[in-house]
Amino acid sequence: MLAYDSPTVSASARKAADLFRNTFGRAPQTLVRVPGRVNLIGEHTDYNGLPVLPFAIAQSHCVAAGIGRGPFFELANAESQFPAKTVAAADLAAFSSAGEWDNYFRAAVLGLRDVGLLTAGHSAAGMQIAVASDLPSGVGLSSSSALVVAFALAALCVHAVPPVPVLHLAEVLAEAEHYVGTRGGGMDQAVCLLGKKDHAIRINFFPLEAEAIPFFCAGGQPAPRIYLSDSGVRVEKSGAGLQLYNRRPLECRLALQVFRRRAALMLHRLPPLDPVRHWGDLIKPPIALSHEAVLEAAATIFDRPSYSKSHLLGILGWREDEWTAFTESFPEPPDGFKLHPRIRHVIEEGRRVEQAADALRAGNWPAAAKLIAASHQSCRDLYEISCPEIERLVEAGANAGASASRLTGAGFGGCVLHLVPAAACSDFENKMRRQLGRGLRLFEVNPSQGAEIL
Ligand code: NG1
Repeated sequence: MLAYDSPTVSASARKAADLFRNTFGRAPQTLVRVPGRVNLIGEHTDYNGLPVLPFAIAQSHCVAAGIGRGPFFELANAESQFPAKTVAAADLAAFSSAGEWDNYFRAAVLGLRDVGLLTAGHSAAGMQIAVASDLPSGVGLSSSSALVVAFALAALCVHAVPPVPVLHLAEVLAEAEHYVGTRGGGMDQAVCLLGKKDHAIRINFFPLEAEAIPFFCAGGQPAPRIYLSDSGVRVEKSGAGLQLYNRRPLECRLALQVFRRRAALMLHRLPPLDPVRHWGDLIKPPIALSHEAVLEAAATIFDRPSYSKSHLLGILGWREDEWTAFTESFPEPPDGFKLHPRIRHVIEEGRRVEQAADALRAGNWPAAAKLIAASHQSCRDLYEISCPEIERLVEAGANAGASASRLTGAGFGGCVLHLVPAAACSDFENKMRRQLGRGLRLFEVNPSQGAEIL
C-alpha cells in the first residue's frame, strides 16, 4: 500500500546517524526527528489569524548533528538530489538560489539568532549535520518547515541551549521561514512540534494556542481512515511557486486595509478597528464580531470581485512608494487583486474549522466530512488553489467511497486527502486504482507524535 515505501522512523534515524559517521568520521552528538503534517481543514487561514486543524504524520526528517570544526557548517544529505553543502558562518545570510536545501538551514540559524537563542559565538563553533528522510518534498506535507524545525532543534541541542517553551519556538521558527521567501503562517512549525499520536491539533494564532483533539468515533464505531493520493504536480513554494503562494497572503493583507478604511464609514454598524492586525482579530475579543457579521460587512465593503492597483491606490490614498513598501514590489496580477473571494474563503474556512473541531470532539465524523468537502470547494472556487489533476483525484475519491476529499496544504498541486469510513477502506484502494491506473501513488497517514530528540 505504501507507494513511498516508507521505512520505519528508526530506519531514517539510523540512516542519518550512519551518514554522519561515514561523512564526519565520528558519532553524532544529537539526533532529532521532525515529522511532516497533513491538514484536515483550515487552509490559508493561519497567516490570517484564523484556526487550523492539522495532525503530524509518521513520515519525518531525521537530523544527526555535532559541533563543527570552525566557523562553518557542513551539511550532508542521504538523498542524492540534495548535494553536500558547506556554509560559512560569515555568509549565513547569503542565501543560495531559490529551492536549494541549505537555505532552510540558514533560515533556522538566522531565525534563532534574531531572538538571541543562538549567538554569533555559537556560529563560530560551526556544526556538522547529516539528514535522512522518508518525508517527500513538494507534495503539501510541509517537508520544508519540518526541515527548518529539525535544523533548529539540532542546533539548540548541539549548543546545549536551555529548553525553550515550545509555543515560543514554533512562533520563532514560523518567522524564521520567511527568510526563505514564503509569507506563510505558523501552522506547519506548530504542528510538527506539537503533534500527538491519534490526535488532531487545533491551532490558533496571534497568540499561538494549541489543543489536541482525539480521533474517535461516537457510538463505538471505528474512526475513519485517512489516505493521501499524490497528484504528481510539484510546485516548489520557495521557487517557481513563490508568486502563486505569496499572492494570496498579499490579497488578504490588502483586503484588510480596504476593509479597515471603508469600515470607518460604517461606524454605526462596526466597532473601532484600531487593534485589528489580522482578519482573525475581528472575530476574537475585544472586537468579537460573529463570522456572519464580518461576511456581511465584507459583502457591502467589497463592491467588486477584483481590484486593479490604481483603484486600490485611490481607495487607500497611498503614494507609489507606500504601495511598493507594502506589497514588497509584488507585480500586479493580470486579473487584478481578488479581495472579496479570498476573504470569503478565509472567514468561512475559519468558521468551518471551529465547527469541525466541535464535530471531532463529539466523534461526529459525518459532520466533519461535510465541512471537509465544503473546504475543498472553497479552496477551488474562491481561493483558486486547485488544479485539474487535484480535481481528478477528488472526483475519484468520491467514486471510491471516500466521505470527503480535499487538497491539503498550500495547493497548486501536491496531495489530496481522502476521509474513508472504516467500512469502505477494504475496497478503497482497488476502486481508486481502477479509475486512475497502477501508477497512482496512494498511502495511508496516521496522526503521530510530533518532534522528538532521540
Ligand atoms: P505547505 O503546504 O507546507 O506549503 C503552506 C504554509 C502554511 C499554510 C499552508 C496553507 C509555509 C511554510 N507553509 O503550507 O503556513 O499557509 O500553506 O494552509 O509557508
